[in-house]
Amino acid sequence: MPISLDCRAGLGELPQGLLESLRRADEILVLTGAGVSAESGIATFREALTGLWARFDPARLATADAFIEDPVRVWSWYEWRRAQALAAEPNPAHRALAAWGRRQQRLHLVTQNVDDLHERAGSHAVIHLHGSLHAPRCFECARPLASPPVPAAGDRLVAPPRCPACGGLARPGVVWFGESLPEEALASAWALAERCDLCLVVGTSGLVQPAASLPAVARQQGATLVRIDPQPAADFNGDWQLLGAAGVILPALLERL
Ligand code: BV8
Ligand code: ZN
Repeated sequence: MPISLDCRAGLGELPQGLLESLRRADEILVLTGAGVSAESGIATFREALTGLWARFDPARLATADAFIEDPVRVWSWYEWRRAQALAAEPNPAHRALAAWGRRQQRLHLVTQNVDDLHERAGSHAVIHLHGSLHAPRCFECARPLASPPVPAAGDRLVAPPRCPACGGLARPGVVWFGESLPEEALASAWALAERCDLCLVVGTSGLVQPAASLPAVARQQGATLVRIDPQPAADFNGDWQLLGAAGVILPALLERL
């Protein structure tokens, strides 16, 4: 039965069992979602629709069909999100994970996020399960393309650039719903879930498959499962649920280690 700790007012006294698991961990898998970038001002996936985008459903916009139907609308949405990511700074959660990775060699960071804030905070070898805002490619021939020099900010509608080789439209380098995840990224993440002894899940609603299955794979083979999120997850069957912001909890946790 998971033990939930209310850490909204800070970390307070931590149970010895939790501290022991964190200190003793030999191989750590950290899975992050949009919540780890929330304190950098990047809207989480559920909130990523304000202004012009408010009337669209992200699950509908984040699809190849939506792009085919209206490439300008979909490309513009991602350019707006890319502008947000470029204007954002890594927050204490990103920095704590990068510092932890420097102290604990076998800490592996797997993210569902498409921003590059983990890398900008100093984390290395970050596994991106859902691609990146910073790696556009040709929708037709898949050739990697350069991002436009200045992303369209706000609600401006801009047309995607054309591929110099085949004239196809540029698409964002993210994994859309209905698209397969990058094979190597998923295989590496799965292998880590199968051998880690601690799995830390930070800032994800855990709704999207197959990424959302990784913590269960870790749990199945005996890893300690710790979740960090201001919202409790009713179906969480891990060991510890720390309720609070990642930018508050992670630096405080690292201090205790
Ligand atoms: C695939 C990139 C098939 C694009 C994204 C099995 C069952 C049911 C459905 C499926 C299934 N298998 C596949 C599916 C379909 C689908 C799916 O899972 N649908 C869901 C909605 C049911 N999956 C797919 O389509 C995947 N592809 O399986 O292909 C296939 C198989 C063979 C051959 C061909 C095809 C592809 C999924 C990838 C979609 N792309 N992102 C983009 O960004 O636009 S998903 C996107 O949403 C994110 O990347 C993320 O993964 C996901 C959820 O977002 P979160 O990161 O969790 O963010 P969210 O807002 O939801 O939650 C934020 C959390 O943070 C909250 O809990 C909040 O409380 C917390 N928080 C807030 N502030 C803080 C905080 N936490 C800490 N600190 C804070 N300060
Ligand atoms: Zn092309």
